[in-house]
Amino acid sequence: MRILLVRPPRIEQAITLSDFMFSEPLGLEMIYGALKEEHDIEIFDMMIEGINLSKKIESFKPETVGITSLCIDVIKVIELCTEAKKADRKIITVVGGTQAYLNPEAFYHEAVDHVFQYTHLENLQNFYNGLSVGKIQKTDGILSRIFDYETTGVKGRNQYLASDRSSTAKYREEYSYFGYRSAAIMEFGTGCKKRCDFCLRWRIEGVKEKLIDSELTKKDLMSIKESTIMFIDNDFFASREKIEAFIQLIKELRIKKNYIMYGSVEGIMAYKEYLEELAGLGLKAILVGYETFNDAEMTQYLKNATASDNRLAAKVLKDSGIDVWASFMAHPDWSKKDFKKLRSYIKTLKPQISSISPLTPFPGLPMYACYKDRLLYKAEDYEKWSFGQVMIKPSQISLRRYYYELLKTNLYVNICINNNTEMIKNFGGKNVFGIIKGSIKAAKKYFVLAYRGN
Ligand code: B12
Repeated sequence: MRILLVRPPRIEQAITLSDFMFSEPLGLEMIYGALKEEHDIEIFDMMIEGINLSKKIESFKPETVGITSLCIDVIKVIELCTEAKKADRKIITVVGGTQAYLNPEAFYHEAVDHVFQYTHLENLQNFYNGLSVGKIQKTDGILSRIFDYETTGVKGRNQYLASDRSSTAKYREEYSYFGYRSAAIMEFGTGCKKRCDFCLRWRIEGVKEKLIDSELTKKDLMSIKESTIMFIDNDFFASREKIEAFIQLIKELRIKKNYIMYGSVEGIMAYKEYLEELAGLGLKAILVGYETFNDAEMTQYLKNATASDNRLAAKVLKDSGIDVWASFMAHPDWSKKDFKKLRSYIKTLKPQISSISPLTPFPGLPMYACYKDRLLYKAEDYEKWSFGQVMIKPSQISLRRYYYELLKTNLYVNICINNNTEMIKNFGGKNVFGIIKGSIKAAKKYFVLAYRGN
């Protein structure tokens, strides 16, 4: 069967960090890996491609088009399914990805034939093998229009499968993480037991922390040609066993690369004795969610750390020579003074890069119910849920002022506080220029929103 796998293009209206973080469509590479023996399959990455889907369909002539999705992509994905059907009405459309897992109902539409709420090797291969002989039956994890999107009732989660990175060979140079270009992504262990109140990731992967099969990880690590690997684990510092397993594996395979990870303050402080060794093995930067200067908010978010723990973590990371790419969340009840406090706080932490996003109570999270009455947009306004737009009505200042404070804080902490010469030394002028260009793009969108907001 001829299968075209599509990553939708970035949508213009969303505030995204696409110019800093732009990685491969790992999920599609896994689907490719699982189906390539039996089917004719290709990945079409519309975040890079210049041509539209109809043109691609004309040349590749797929029998089925499978599209991956994130929250902000819903409308685009439905448009693409409609376009595929228009190009050839026999084409069978399939949607999968994060948003299909979190909110499959978003894709119940006449142009969408099947929604993969979750994917594992068995349902994937059975489905496509059945489809190629015209046999479709109700399958675990798959919601099909012909069955009125009814489930079999069996719950499940996405399986981390072996990816085939050669499937994106022609795009790979473009994939990067901040200044590290080109960069691959992979996962070392799934799940997160922390359950922070604002975070979707434990909802996606579950609260049980598990290492991915070591043979799969070894093969994957050996196959990656890029000089940088970003580990997308929710918290790489989840346990001593995990860190030790990683150190041992990298030493055993003698892989010399740059590594980037997500790490919690709690984990970094608990396992700080490994930081120097990790830095020696190539760990360049950790994405740390410092979130706020305010301990009451840290408690509200169920972060198992305080504002002063953040300071301690910043110090040990600095001493180990590991860069910090910090993220913060602006609380909807902040006043001008609170934004100022955040700026001063960031000055003491001195991360290399900071991003400040408005608190986003994503539909389905417990926090959504708490803020439901203050939401500026509906759950179905998919394009707004980009984690960049203000979703909760601010209580202390006007929406316009709030956007202005967000913009000011993001620019101030990155331009005035952070050490840009250090960035140029690490990433090279061209990459830093790209980052600056991206910041200006995001800033422009904030300007428009600040202008409109009242
Ligand atoms: C890597 C990553 C990215 C990459 C690439 C993502 C991609 N798929 O193209 C980049 C950097 C581009 C990115 C961008 C954004 N991201 Co992002 N990203 C991630 C991250 C770290 C990992 C995702 C991943 O690769 N998982 C592993 C793969 C294997 O899982 P998967 O894609 O779900 O695939 C599995 C199944 O779903 C299935 N599958 C996937 N697609 C398909 C298709 C078909 C046809 C089938 C059958 C099956 C199938 O196959 C896989 C096997 O199990 C997650 C956080 C996390 N750890 O989950 C956030 C995350 C997914 N991102 C998120 C967000 C918000 C964004 C942005 C909006 C952020 C922003 N404001 O800039 C942008 C939006 C991009 C855009 N459309 O413009 C949110 C998603 C929220 C949501 N409800 O969708 C997450 C969860 C982070 C968070 N805030 O909590 N992201």
